[in-house]
Amino acid sequence: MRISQDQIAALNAVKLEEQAAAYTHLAGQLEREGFDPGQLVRKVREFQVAVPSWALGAGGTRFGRFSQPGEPGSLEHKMEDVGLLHSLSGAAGAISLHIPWDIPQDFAAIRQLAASLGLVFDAVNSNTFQDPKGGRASYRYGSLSATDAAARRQAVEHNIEVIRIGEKLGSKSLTVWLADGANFPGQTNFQQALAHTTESLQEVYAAMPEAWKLFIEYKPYEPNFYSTVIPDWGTSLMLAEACGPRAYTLVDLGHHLPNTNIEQIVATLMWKGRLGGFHFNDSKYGDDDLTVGSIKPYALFLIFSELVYGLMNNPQNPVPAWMIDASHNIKDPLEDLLQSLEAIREAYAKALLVDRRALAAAQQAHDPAGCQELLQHAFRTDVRPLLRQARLEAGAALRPLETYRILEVRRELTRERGAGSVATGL
Ligand code: PSV
Ligand code: MN
Repeated sequence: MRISQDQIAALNAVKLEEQAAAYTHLAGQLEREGFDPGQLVRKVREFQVAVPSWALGAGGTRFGRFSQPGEPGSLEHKMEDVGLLHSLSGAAGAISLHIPWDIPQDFAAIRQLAASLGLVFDAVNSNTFQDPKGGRASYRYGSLSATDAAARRQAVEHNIEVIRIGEKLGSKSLTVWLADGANFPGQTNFQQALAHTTESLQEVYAAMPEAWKLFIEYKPYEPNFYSTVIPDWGTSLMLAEACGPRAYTLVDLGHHLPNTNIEQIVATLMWKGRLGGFHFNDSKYGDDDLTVGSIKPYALFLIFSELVYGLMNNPQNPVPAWMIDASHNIKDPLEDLLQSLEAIREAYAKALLVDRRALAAAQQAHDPAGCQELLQHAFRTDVRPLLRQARLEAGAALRPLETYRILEVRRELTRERGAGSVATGL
């Protein structure tokens, strides 16, 4: 299924007057505050987020899985889904593949399909947390960090194979997340595991083409519950530095212990020029993978405030690769992803509204109340008319979720694919 520009334009037409009034009002306010509304709209419009191929079906939990009707049963279907998200939101111009869940068969055809949907291939993701079919070694006790040299070799070779697949797609980066770790004290030798991981990652890094980046993701627990080999940003940064200048830390919002100050981590990494990738989601307790902005929107804003500061002040840091890393159990994944895309752009737009000069002055004057006022003024600004304007100018839907429902997209997908179609991968 594809949604045509005409279908979107027809539904937008009904709301144009309302949008013009709301945007004019907001633009006037922003101009009085010294901003250029047209420039803000452009920045929001340019902010593109990759959708991972594993987020388009129901993820389930270890207790069960409740499929959605019309789930994408092939890579082509998944790309079609991201194409729908992009048509509606204008914000999802990239897809991120997990190997081996989504190995393309015909690369030329897949690239052509992506181009026809306006999509590019973002980072490719390796998977050494599941044993490969017919593999020589097992990852049961670790992959890149394993004591078993055969498991390490297999994991390194898998990562290199993922790079080769990514090259054929036009990807420019590899994301490595390790499930390696221990469930019990004394089970592993921490130092040996780190030494093995360093060597393995160096080998993977050396196999990357010149223009590629390596993103190293960290996570404090799960699936191992006592320790993980790369538990935090410090370890990830250390490994990145051991690999070389094109290795970076990847921050996944769900990969922190409760109440961790993620915005400070972002600031530190950008200052060091090592924040390479970002996985958006939200959580109440752990790696809950909930809709972005559904639980802690102010925390998301504070994180974006540091991201925007870094984008403005840290030329040593490349623009991070933005991706949603969520899992869907109850909601329609496409509806959930539309909500996440909206929440990301909303937090970004609000962060653009922080009066940086006034904030620096208030910081200098040791005026914490003033600092809070400045941040919260930006956070409390309703930027939705600005987001809608960005979509309108991009030919996307003024109201993506409403449009999705009016067009009965899920019903149409179910009709095309069948109610029993189940997503591959997670
Ligand atoms: C692990 O929890 C993770 O965040 C990694 O990014 C994986 O690639 C993804 O989720 C899917 O398992
Ligand atoms: Mn992740």
